Amino acid sequence: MWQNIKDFAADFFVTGDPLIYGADVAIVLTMSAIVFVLTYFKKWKWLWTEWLTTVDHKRIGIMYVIASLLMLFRGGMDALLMRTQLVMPEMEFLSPEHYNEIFTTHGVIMILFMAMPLMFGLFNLVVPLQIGARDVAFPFLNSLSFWLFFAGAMLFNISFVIGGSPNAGWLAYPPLSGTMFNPGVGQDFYIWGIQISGIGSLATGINFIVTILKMRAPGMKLMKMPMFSWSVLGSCLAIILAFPILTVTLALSFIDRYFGAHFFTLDGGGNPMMYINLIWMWGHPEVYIVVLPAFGIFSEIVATFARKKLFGYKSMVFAIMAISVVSFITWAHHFFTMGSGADVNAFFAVSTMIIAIPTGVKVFNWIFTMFKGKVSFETPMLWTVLGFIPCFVVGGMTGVMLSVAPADFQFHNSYFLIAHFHQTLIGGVVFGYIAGLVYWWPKVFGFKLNEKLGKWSFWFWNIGFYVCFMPQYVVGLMGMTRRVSTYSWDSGWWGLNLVSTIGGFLMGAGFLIMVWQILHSIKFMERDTTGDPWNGRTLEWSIPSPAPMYNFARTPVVEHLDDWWEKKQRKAKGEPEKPLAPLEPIHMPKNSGIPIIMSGFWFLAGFGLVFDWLWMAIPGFLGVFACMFAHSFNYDTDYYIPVDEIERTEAAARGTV
Ligand code: HEM
Ligand SMILES: [Cu+2]
Repeated sequence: MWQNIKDFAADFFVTGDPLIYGADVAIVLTMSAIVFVLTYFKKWKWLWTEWLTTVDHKRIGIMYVIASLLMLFRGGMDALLMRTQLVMPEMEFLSPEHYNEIFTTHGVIMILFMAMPLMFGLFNLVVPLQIGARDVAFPFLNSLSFWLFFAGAMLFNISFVIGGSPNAGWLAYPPLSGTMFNPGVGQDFYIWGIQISGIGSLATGINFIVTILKMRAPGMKLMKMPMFSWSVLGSCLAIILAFPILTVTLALSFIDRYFGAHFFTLDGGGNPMMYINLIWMWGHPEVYIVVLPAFGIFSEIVATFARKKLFGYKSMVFAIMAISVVSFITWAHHFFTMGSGADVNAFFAVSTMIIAIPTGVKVFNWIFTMFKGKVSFETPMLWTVLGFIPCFVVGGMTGVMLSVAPADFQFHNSYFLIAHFHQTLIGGVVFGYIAGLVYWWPKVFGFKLNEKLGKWSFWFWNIGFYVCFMPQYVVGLMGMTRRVSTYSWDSGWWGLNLVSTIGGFLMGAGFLIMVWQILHSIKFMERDTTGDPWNGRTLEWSIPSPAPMYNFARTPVVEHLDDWWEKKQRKAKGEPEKPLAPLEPIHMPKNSGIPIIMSGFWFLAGFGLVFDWLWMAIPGFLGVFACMFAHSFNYDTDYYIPVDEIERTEAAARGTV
């Protein structure tokens, strides 16, 4: 009996590596600390009613941001472990097997569990406020999306202490990801972790499309909509087209692994190229899904801090939509070297290069917006103008180099590629979201982030970025391929790798300063009583910060693009303000525990399937259905906020009591 338990535990838990034991201890300690604090301060009920069951888009947004910053930490630790292994030739810090697991989890976590949720967090924090809505179109679904993401992320993350991590790269190409070469549970964690959170992402895409199309304030024609909301629309349209492909691809690879089908293996009549096409039909648009909203953020920030209308608004809208469409016909540039033939390669090379046109248009628009503006350089603007624009322009140019099919035979799977995509993902996505976070922070929490620490963090991130990734272009051209865990002394790659690792740690320092900045600001920064600390242009700045639960006491009526700015201008000229409409009771959705419970059941079902434990998976799925059932017969889903309560809240928020 005792022996059986020991055998089981030795299989079940990942053993034999001091790093992992360290992680085990850290996890247990953190969990106990959280439980202790919540119990000691009697916060369980508060946590449940105010946060875990909330359907308020602003709170869901905050939870997304917190979760994604934790994931940035995890993915960043992975990155630094890899860079430590590569710091000099013949290092024996990580074994090759462990290195494989780490680049796989790093890639998956950064894209799916860091970039996506940070993006959804910003959607939630900003879009309803920006279009003058009370919430998203489907608040319950919104909460469900968050909890599905969370369940998926947790399922994926525990793989490194329970069962073993996936190791076939972030896109899990077969046959390496099939049972023949990957018999353990790692790939199953990959499949179910991504599948569960992917369902949530698809639902978010639908939710925000409907929100943007149906819930805009009266008068806000599509062409009067702020740029960030446009970019969200473009990104969500791509989500609803791309994510079903991912769902199906993962389902097919699950069937391959679980039932021994052969969709993706040659020996049963299937074909791995089928998988590679499918995964990139999702994977390529995916990188545009995460970068488009960053373009929206930069547009808002540049206009605000240049105190000018965005130059070329219409061309900006057109560029965003063009990018989201064209991104669907470029996927094969990821396998130019896999024998598609010259015509196919030429088509995908040209379609890829075409994306440079709308992207170039946008860069010029941002620059022209600043031209003759009253530009000031607070941190959001620093991230945009000094961080993002130069970085993304260089990343875009190396992208065009990669899109030249014959040249790609040289660049393919080398460190040149690693440098290129980190340049666009860090320069575009991470810098963009940080800019957005700093910009909208006062709206969400009611105080600005400390500027001085923000600047320190900015410089560490930025200098660290160039120190880390510029040498990689060179070492790539010298022949260093991606996914190698070590190299020899006579390769001549040492110096560049050493520099690159130093850069990685500088970025790590930038992250820590950012965390410090947040903690410091929570404690010391003055409250913003204006609701409009940056002198903003769009509707979200017209309400108090943090926004009251119902967002707008009265539904705003929109006349112009940048309506709030125009209103301020008119007021400054002394034009009389329009009389306010009387307040009316506000219709609100009620909190619900079903999303979190249902996601818990999804987690059980996923975990059961990973270990092939039907006794766990079947009840898990039954639980999911029971939750759906319970929700469909729940008619008690909404309530009204009475007028006197709105009056009290508004008076308190504007400091007039
Ligand atoms: C501190 C910053 C970062 C550093 C130092 C870093 C470092 C690395 C390293 C060393 C690799 C493995 C290269 C190889 O051996 O093939 C890698 C791969 C990768 N990284 Fe990062 N990274 C960082 C941030 C990011 C971010 C922000 C993203 C995405 C938003 C990202 C996405 C990826 C992806 C998709 C891969 C490919 C994984 C694979 O080959 O399957 N990284 N990164
Ligand atoms: Cu691509």
